Amino acid sequence: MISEQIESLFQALKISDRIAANDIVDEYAIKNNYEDALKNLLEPALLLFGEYWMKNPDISLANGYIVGKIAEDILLKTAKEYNKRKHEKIHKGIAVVGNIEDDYHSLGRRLVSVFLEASGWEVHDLGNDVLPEEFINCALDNGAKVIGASAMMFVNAKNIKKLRDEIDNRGYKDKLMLAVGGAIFNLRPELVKTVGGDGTALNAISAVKLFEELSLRSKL
Ligand code: B12
Repeated sequence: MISEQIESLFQALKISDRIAANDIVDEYAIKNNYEDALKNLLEPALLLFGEYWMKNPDISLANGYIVGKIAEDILLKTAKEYNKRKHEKIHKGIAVVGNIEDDYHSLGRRLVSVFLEASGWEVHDLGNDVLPEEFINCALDNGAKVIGASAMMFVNAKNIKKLRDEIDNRGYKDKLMLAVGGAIFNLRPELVKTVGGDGTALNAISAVKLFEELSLRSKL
């Protein structure tokens, strides 16, 4: 049953049918919830779309862009649902997040921001293509203990090492904690160590726990 729904969603993604894609996910979420829809429906359909893209590199970037927009629609619905469930908001800390230099896959990072905020974090979201000094200056200006750097692709993830080096060179090792994440870290966990991350999380929900742990470990 779920495999049929994944297939239908994948077909809707392939033809950039934003309405049909949202309908499929809404229907699933009414019976279950958006958090499960994200895990069980959207993520597998995105993986299928990614494989399809790899085999057909000539498909338009516009198609990829609409797929991004569809994913964004669903992520925002998930965040809204999550927000409703969390009633009490205790101030958890201050964080800076951004996609690392050259990376423009913003959805994952935005989702991490939304879930952190919903859990009581003050988040400074610097957007895409963020340089090491921008992350660090923002963290120091705002009293953040945790920086979250997101990267989707291996080639961009390597730029996080520059951020690691800049943190250490400026004397903030073990003070400004570095969370790293994005699809490539889920695929190749050993990359966390290679780029000098202090920790990673598979998704936005577990990112909240990671940020809390890193904040406690910070010697600032
Ligand atoms: C949508 C999409 C796009 C959209 C992005 C829109 C947007 N606003 O984000 C657009 C069209 C812009 C795009 C562009 C490109 N893309 Co693209 N894209 C995708 C696609 C289909 C989905 C990615 C996605 O959004 N996933 C959903 C999000 C929610 O997942 P996520 O990022 O992993 O985030 C979760 C976790 O990882 C974690 N997380 C994320 N960040 C962080 C940070 C921290 C600190 C923590 C703790 C956790 C965490 O939490 C998140 C939520 O649960 C993938 C295919 C796929 N299946 O991956 C290809 C894909 C990633 N893209 C690819 C490519 C090649 C490109 C381009 C180079 C295409 C081109 N020819 O120009 C450009 C590169 C742009 C750049 N420099 O970054 C390839 C990468 C191949 C590779 N070797 O790595 C893929 C795999 C497609 C493919 N098979 O060819 N893309």
